Amino acid sequence: MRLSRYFLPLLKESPAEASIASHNFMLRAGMVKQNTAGIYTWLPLGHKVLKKIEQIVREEQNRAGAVEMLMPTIQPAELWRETGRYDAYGPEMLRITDRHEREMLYGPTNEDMITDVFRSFVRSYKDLPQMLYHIQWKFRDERRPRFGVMRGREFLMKDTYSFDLTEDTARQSYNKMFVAYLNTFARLGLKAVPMRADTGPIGGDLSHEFIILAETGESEVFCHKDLVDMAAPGLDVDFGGDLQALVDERTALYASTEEMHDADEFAKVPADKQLSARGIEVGHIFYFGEKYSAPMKATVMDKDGKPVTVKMGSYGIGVSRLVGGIIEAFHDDKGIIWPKSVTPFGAGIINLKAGDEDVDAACETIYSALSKAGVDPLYDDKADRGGVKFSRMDLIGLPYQIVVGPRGLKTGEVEVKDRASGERQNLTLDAAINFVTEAYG
Ligand code: 5CA
Repeated sequence: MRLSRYFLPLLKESPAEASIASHNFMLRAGMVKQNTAGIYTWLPLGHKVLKKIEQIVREEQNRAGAVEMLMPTIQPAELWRETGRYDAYGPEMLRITDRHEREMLYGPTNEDMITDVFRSFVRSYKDLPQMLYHIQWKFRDERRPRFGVMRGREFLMKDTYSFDLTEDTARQSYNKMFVAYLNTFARLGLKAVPMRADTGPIGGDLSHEFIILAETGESEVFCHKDLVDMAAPGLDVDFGGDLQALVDERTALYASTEEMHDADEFAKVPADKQLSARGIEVGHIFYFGEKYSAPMKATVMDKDGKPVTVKMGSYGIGVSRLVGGIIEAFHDDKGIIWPKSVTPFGAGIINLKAGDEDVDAACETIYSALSKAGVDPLYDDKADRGGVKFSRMDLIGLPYQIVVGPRGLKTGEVEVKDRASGERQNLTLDAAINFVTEAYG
């Protein structure tokens, strides 16, 4: 992409409403625009990152055996009346009336609707287990939408729902999502710690929140330090096998959100391993058995022809929240520092003298080579001064910058800067192209 043809509306000043780094940088880097409280337009740069995160989440869901579908954003109130949640949910639910005076709502989550889909089609134990997911916008009329996309009112969530015949196999479905989440967050460059959590309006008796540590996080958390650096299970995990040991390895160590915190248990963690910190909840998984399937009569016939109420769990990831969460984890005072897996463009090319024949030609060579190699470069071909270009590129945070100027070109060289470390090296055009291409290899 050539910057001169892109839509990248940068802000010069820090907006007053942004109290944390991610919100500030997302507005300044032209990633989002607020339309009204907690509701955002995803501008091209932000949209690209959102879609990259969504794709990684999708790939890891598929790997774990979940099957993608898509449910609507607008739901009929009847379904929520069946489970008693229409009244229980309170003012967070956006309620809508259609032209026929039918009560509708903009879905804050989908347990009730997926249970209806399930009971419409599945009749036999032979069709279990099932694990279905979608990636869809949700609406929650949060009392205090804040921190930009981190606590929005409209937000993008991946939500998976599992259906099992027994509690035992339901536990295995829970474990699959537990492990898939560890791998998903690791691919996003994040260290997410699973912590015992309260179940809130979703309900149930077993639940973990996946938390990334950040000073600006909304949740207070307590955990054993070793959990923070524990490596993810890895993409070669056998999701058909028993995952209990992988889960136990983590749940054996103390980790809890404030709501479930037990100070006496935490005191048993060796003092030098006790970590009390703040964190951002990027995922939340629940096992709630028959909470929805019993009132909605979602049953299957077992092998003796007797009806059995299915056991369910639900598993959410805050896809749009992750954009902010990743920036909280990766930035400096100049701007964002994207992990390679979600960066909106693979590298930036800075033309220090647009209009100069040699500089333009060198930039074009690099631009076309990196494009062909699938690196997806952003070429700053605009006529601005060097200083403006450097700070713009630092702000939007692409992992590599290739700086092309007349002085370097005299000896056939360009400068490659690593955004994270700040390290610079002078390389020939070919070497620069190879270096960046291989970094994504
Ligand atoms: N139905 C269940 C799981 S599918 C559910 O709704 N769980 S949740 O309420 O915990 O939400 C799942 C994830 O969505 C959270 O972990 C969080 O990352 C994200 N999320 C929740 N509320 C918001 C919000 N207001 N803004 C942005 N992300 C949110």
